Amino acid sequence: MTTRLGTTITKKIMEEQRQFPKATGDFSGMLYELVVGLKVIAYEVNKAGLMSILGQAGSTNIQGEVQQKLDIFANTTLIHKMDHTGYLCGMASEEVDDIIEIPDRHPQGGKYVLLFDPLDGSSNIDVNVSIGTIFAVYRKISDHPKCTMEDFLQPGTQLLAAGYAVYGSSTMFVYTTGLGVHGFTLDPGVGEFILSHPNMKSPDKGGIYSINEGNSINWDAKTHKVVEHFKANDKTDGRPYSGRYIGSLVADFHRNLLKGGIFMYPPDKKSPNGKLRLMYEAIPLAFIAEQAGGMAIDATGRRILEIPPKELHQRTSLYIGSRQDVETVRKLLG
Ligand code: AHM
Ligand code: MG
Repeated sequence: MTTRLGTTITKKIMEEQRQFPKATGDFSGMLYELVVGLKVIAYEVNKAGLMSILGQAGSTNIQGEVQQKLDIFANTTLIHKMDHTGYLCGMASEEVDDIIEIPDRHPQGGKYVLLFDPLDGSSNIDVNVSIGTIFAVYRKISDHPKCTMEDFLQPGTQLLAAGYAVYGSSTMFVYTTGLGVHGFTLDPGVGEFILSHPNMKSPDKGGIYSINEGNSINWDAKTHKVVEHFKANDKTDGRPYSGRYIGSLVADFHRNLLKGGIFMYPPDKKSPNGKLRLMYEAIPLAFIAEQAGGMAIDATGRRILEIPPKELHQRTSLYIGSRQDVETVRKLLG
């Protein structure tokens, strides 16, 4: 009997590498390792409900191991998966205040830096609702043998790759190296990501708006105007739009990428600079959105990829999704 597995992630990464004749394979090697880390996280996320029967985080499980909270588990999994590969000169994570250096006992001189939000959608972790991992990769630019902050604080226009995993009814992996966006679904039987969504394209205009309307008391007049626009009745323009908000950026973004629509996290009185993080949430998803034909801007109308980063954990407002919808918001925000 023959089995048709389809295109594996390994094959796709290899195909993309061949487009760069001078490639050493380091970049591909780094992506392979990262994908393995994401599979480990997916496995653990899928067991999470069962774990809560066996014991809560912080308690001791039946093997006598102290259980970690899932976001901490995801963070340490990625760090330990990636720190000995020799491909990276450093990492940055939402869970860690400073740059994560490669320990001296591991190979040094890696050419790349990796930034990630190890488990995005923290409010959904305990309730079995989709969460995900977001990552961004830059080339090291400093001369220093170890990485420096300069290597991390690069604008999104310098990205080499970005992607995410979404742990939903299936686990999906979506990434781009600037050659289009490709989506893979994890086949749990063989433990491999299979190409299920080649060359993903964002619908040019959508029918969904995603925003936390519970924050509306803290919005300014422009944000109210934007949301009222999407809720207004105009059959010729496909309005009113449907409201959809999971509360996991990665899952909300993924749904809107497939179906068309806009995700918004505006600045408000509680978070005057927005809530989401520029370096490992907004920038990687903006790169994917643009690669899929969509757009991403902040509340001043700036392209997310052109914002000069000032600090690792910088926050930003974010309007991301279908091109026409983001363009409409840009005009409404004036
Ligand atoms: P997290 O990285 O701690 O999970 O926070 C980011 C999350 C996003 O996934 C999501 O879009 C947003 O916070 C939801 O925020 P809110 O609960 O304010 O609507
Ligand atoms: Mg997050």
